[in-house]
Amino acid sequence: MSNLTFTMIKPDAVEKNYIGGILKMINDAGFRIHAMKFTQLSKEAAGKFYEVHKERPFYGELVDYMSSGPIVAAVLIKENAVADFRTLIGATDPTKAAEGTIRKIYAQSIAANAVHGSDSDENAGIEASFFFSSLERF
Ligand code: IDP
Ligand code: MG
Repeated sequence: MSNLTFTMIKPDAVEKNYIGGILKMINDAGFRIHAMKFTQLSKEAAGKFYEVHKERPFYGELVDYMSSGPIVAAVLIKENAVADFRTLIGATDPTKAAEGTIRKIYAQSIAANAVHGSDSDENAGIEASFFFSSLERF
């Protein structure tokens, strides 16, 4: 499982027409697309996806935001995928993200930060299965 990660292009980046630019950065960094869909989360689904953050003060804001518009969900394959993708996207807060990272280039704020990236191999597997059946993975 260590070669797989899960990402979303979040509503702010979709709204600003950054899908193409972000996918180009992902492909140029050596990730292969294993599964992908353009969809919108209901509040219920966003709440379930981010359940691990339920006790954090921004949980309600996060669920409202992530269900506010369409997203691109994708599973990506590369050696060392989880860690390498976190490096590619940069810090959660774009003002602290390194130069040349996806969040530095495309994010608006700590909440509307353009992309999601899994934080562990275990969560990558859980998150991929949340969005995709085995028939949707290639
Ligand atoms: P990550 O996306 O870099 O892994 P997490 O700490 O897992 O960051 O937080 C999940 C998401 O919750 C972030 O990507 C961001 O959209 C939102 N978030 C994190 N911290 C804050 C905050 O302090 N205020 C508002 N939203 C936040
Ligand atoms: Mg996280």
